[in-house]
Amino acid sequence: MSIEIQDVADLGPNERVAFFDRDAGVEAVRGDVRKIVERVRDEGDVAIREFTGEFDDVAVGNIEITDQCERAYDGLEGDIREAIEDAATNVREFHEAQVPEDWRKAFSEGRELGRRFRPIDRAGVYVPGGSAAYPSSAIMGVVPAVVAGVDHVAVVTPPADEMSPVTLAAIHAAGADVVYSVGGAQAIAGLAYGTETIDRVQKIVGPGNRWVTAAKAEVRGDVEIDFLAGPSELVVVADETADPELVAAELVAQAEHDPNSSVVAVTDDEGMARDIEAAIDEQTNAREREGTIRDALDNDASAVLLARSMSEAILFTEAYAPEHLTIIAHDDESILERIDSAGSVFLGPHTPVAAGDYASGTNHVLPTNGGARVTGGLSVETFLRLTTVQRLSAEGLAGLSGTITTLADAEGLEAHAESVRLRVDDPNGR
Ligand code: HSO
Ligand code: ZN
Repeated sequence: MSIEIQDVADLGPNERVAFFDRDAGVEAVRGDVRKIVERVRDEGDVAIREFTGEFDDVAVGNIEITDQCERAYDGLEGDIREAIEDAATNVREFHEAQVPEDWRKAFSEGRELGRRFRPIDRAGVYVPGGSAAYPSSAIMGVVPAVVAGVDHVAVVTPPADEMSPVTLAAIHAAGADVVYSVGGAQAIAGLAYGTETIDRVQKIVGPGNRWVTAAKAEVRGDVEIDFLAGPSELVVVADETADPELVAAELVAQAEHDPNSSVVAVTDDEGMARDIEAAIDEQTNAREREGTIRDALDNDASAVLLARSMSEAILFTEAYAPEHLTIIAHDDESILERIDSAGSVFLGPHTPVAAGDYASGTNHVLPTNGGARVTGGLSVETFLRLTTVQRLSAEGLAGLSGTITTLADAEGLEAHAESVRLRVDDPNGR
């Protein structure tokens, strides 16, 4: 038995915790990760090399591999080069459309206020390697930083005796300035504190395994991070009009990422639930990564759920706050209206999550473990600072002076009040 049909109404407290309070093993490694982070902070490259030898099981050569990425790109076959360029172009276009314009506006006579947007100077992007070497994640992490105008975009990616040439090439194509072959918690610590070889950055983004995710949680505070991005998650909301084969294909696809991935289908139609379950089983048998898929389906946060109504399905989904949400139902737009917490939404039967994973243009670095309750995925804004600007005229300040001086006096900050009175009471109209 790999995935079971459960009634939403029957979920007990423990089951609800498993669905709504997902953790994907990050907390369990926090203690070990803290030690790694501290040693890299205190010892720099020596610690990086030691941990790389220990965890990645490779002979440690050069940490910086920027040139190697360029050579990998030059050596790419035509097909894969075209796919990388096509995906990068679509991701670039969507992110260029996000670049906000600076603005100023008079809110009342003589009171002009505005915002300006400037990129941070130095960003670090984690690009997963190993069994999950994702060229697509290189594009998703690097392109928004480049589009935002970040001056120095550094990438870290785990070393291997044979690193994925496609991943290295994608890092180059996406526009990274410098690339280091270091992975895991040691890579995050290197970016956060700097070493002899690795330049310290101001913000670290990107998905990773639980060591990487725990390390991001650990360094948060000393450096900015995007959010915690763990194994893939998907909720599919389906009504009786959905094709169960498509629903199953979506679940099976995201389940193949990681044994800790979680996938849910929720429907108000009992026959649909049964058909989805059967299709999942059949499709899983035919997949190369059957073992990983079955583990993910066995997860406590994975299920085919039967709701008493679409409203109940919607409430469940909102509480789950999935990384990805697919809606295949005749009134998909009105269902979407009722859901606020989801990282990225896929509407209709022709919109597989894989489209967003690779090529439609949206970002696939998204908050997991309920992070969608408070934040969205990677975007141009992730790499921007927001500054406010204001200019008051003499009249504008005169209109505010009573409010300012009254509040300043109430706070006992006389010099604040004086800085206003000096201007307003000035007979020379300064
Ligand atoms: N679904 C993953 C991203 C990915 N899929 C990369 C395929 N390659 C997390 O959004
Ligand atoms: Zn995926």
